[in-house]
Amino acid sequence: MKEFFKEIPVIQYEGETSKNPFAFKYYDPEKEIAGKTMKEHLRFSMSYWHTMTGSGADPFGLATMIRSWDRAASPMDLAEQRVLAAFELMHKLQIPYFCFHDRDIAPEGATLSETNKNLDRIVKIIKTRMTETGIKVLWGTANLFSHPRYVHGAATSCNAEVFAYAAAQVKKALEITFELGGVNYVFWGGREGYDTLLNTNMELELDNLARFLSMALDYAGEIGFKGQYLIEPKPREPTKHQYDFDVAAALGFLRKYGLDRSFKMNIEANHATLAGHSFQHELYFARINGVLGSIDANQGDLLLGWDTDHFPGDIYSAVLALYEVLKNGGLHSGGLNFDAKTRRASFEEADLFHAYITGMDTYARALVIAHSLLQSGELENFVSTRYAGYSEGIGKEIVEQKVGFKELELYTLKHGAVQNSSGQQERLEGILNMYIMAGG
Ligand code: XUL
Ligand code: CO
Repeated sequence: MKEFFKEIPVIQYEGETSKNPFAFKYYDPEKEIAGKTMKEHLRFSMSYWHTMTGSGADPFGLATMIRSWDRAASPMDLAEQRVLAAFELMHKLQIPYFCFHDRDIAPEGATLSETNKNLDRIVKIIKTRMTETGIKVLWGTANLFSHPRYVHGAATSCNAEVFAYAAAQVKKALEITFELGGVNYVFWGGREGYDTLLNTNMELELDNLARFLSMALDYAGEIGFKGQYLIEPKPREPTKHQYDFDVAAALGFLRKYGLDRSFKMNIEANHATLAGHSFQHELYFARINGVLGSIDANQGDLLLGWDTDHFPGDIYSAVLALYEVLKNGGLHSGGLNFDAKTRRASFEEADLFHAYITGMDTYARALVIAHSLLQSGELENFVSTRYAGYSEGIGKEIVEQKVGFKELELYTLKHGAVQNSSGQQERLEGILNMYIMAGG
C-alpha cells in the first residue's frame, strides 16, 4: 500500500525528557489513571475536514497546503487517496477515532443520487480500513453550509425545497454514520441563524429547526441507530447570530420543543470563547444539566474575534476542561475531537504531526493534573465550606423549601446584620498554579 508519510514513524511515548519531535512526551496510551487508561479517558479523534481537506486558503490568499494526496486524477480518486492517507496518519499518531462530514469524505455529484453513490463507494473503502486498523467513528455529521443552496440556511431556510434537500442529506449522513458504527451523530448549526432580522421569520425558523431535528430522530430510530445525538453550540460565524448560541441557548431551545432528553452537547473551546464564556463555563453548565456529551478540542486566539481553530496547547484551559470531564464521570460515548487546523504558514505534512502531538500531550498532561487536583479536594473542600450555610439552619430550610419571604423577613429582623467571608480567588488561583506547575 502506498505510504504518504514515509519519513514519519509511528509516534511512541518516550517521556518528558525526550527531545524527539516525533514522540509523545506525556501521552502514554496505556498508562492508568483512576482505573482507566489515558486512551480510555481521552478518546482522541481526528477531524477529517481540517486534517484531510484543509488547504490553508483564507479570504486573502490561496491554498498553501499542497498535500501528496492532492495529485489524484479525479475528485473520486482524491477522495480514495484521502482515506488511505487519513488512516495512515491516525495509525501513526495512535488516534483511535475520527469525525467526518459527509462532504469531507466524498464529493457532491450532479444529482443527489450520484452524490449518494459517491458516498457509498468511499464508505466501503473506509469500512475496510476501519476493520484493518481498529480505528472507529466518534461521530458523523452532514455539511449543510458549504453548497450555495444553503445560502439562507438548511432547516431554517426560507425555502422549503432547501429544507427538503437538507433532510435528504441528513438521512444519508445518518445511514452512513450508522453503517460505520459511529457512536454519536452531531448537529452543528451551519448557517442556521440570521444576518438581519429585517428579512427573518425567527419563530417559523426555530419551529422548523425543531421539526427537522424530530424528523432526524424518527428516521435514525427507524434504521436502528443507537448512538448519542449531539448539538454543537456556536454563537456566530458563518451567520451574525447562530440559533445554537451557547449551551444555555441550545438547551432552552430543546426544552421548548420537548427534545432535551434526546440530545447532549458537543462543546467546542473556540465556540465557547466566541460566546464570551470560558471553555470550562460551557462544560460546567452542560455537566450540571446532564448534557456534557463530547468535546471539540481546540482553542481560539483571544485577540481575534473569529473561530481560529488552533490546536490546543493551553495547559491551563485543558486542565479546567478535564476537571469538568472527570466530575462528569468521563466523556462516556463522547471523545476529544481535534476540531483544529495548523496555521496557514505551517503547511508541511510534518506540521500535522507536530500539531496533533502537541494537542495530545497537552490533554494527557492536563488529565494527570486535573485528576490530582480533584483527588486533593482542595477546590472541592473550599467550595463546600463556602456554601456550608445551606446545609444547616436557615440555609437548609431555604433549600428544602420550608420557608418563604415572610419567614425570611422574620429571620432577618431577628438576626440583624449578615457576615460574609472572602472568596479567596487569588489563593485558589495559586493552588491551581501549584498543581499545574508540579505537573500533577
Ligand atoms: C464549525 C465547526 C464544525 C463542526 C461540525 O465551527 O466546529 O466543524 O464541528 O460541523
Ligand atoms: Co466543531
